Amino acid sequence: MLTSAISAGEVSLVRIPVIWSEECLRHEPAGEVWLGVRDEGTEVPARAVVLRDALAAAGAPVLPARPHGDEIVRTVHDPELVDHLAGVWQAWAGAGLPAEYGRDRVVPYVFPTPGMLSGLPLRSPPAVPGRAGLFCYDTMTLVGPGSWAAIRGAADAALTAADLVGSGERLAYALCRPPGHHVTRGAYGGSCYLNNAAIAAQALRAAGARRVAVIDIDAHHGNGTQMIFYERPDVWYGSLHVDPGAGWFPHYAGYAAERGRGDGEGFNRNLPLAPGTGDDGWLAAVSTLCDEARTLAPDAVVVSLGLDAAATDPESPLCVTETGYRAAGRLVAALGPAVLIQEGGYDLASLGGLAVAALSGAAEGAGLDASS
Ligand code: SP5
Ligand code: ZN
Repeated sequence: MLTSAISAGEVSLVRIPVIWSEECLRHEPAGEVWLGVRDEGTEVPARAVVLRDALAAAGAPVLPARPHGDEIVRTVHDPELVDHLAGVWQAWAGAGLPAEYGRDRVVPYVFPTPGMLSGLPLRSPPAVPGRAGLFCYDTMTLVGPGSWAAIRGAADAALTAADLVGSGERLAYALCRPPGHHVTRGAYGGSCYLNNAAIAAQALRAAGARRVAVIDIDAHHGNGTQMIFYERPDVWYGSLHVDPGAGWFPHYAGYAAERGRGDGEGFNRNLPLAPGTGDDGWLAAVSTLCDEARTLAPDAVVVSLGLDAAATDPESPLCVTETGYRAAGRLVAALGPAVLIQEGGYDLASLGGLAVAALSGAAEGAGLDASS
């Protein structure tokens, strides 16, 4: 029997639909301001091209994202955040910031922290440089002229993949760019703008799944997804990630003590890992999350598939190999019908191989037969 596994003398086939939005290439953050200095940045358009081409070469059908209405997006997120993202570039350019001051991307410079406000009401300041800090919590997540088209295209890719799984497809992969798991209900950051995984989970709920499990294997904690579902028992969130307490983004969330709140108490699980963790420790954590998710008997699964836990990745200190990603794909896809959402992963030289490994493993875990 031919399977999607690579075996000697056989062509590897990844028979999982890859949902692609051409718009994703229009987001050109042109760097990130890290510790006060603008660096080149690693969340670049070429990531998406590398992923698409590697999966297509492995035999995956590439299907266009279909445009969707805003309903699910505006359920997951504050409509104010969505409106802000849709219009902030125009407002920034209209204020003359690129032309007169050379500020070619939207970057906030004042943040209304609880300490600053000291109890004052939170306003929406009329000046766009001030307003930028109301919706964005870091300086690394730049907005340019094509960003909104890409952001919305990524959400459409997630929604299209959720449609497929909601109507009986065993697996679908949304090649989302920009990524999404750092976005909360009302604030963006971490190179993310709308939470594609949360949007997929909400769409699966709307399509009739009673319980959804989100498993986040990106190297970083998906603080946005966690907080969107923090008080909900219908969407369980589990993540393994480099320990934020060891000095890693997002610093303020991702600790083991965060277990959910109110009705969502017990429906959130974090497994922080020490920097340097390799396949064995990482897969043990994936396996623990899958065991816990299985006890909920989820009707559908969303996988936040970050490839940045790889040893080759410049953004994380985890040391996972292609073999590890293939095994993780097997474990998560065995849980049930699953929407795979692309998150991080920044080493252009290894990204394609990692994606093919993860999706090949997922096809195996789902029992998909690549022959015929
Ligand atoms: C989706 C996702 O993976 N977001 C990652 C956000 C974390 N970015 C942290 C960037 C820190 C600065 N990067 C400097 C790299 C030096 N090697
Ligand atoms: Zn990441």
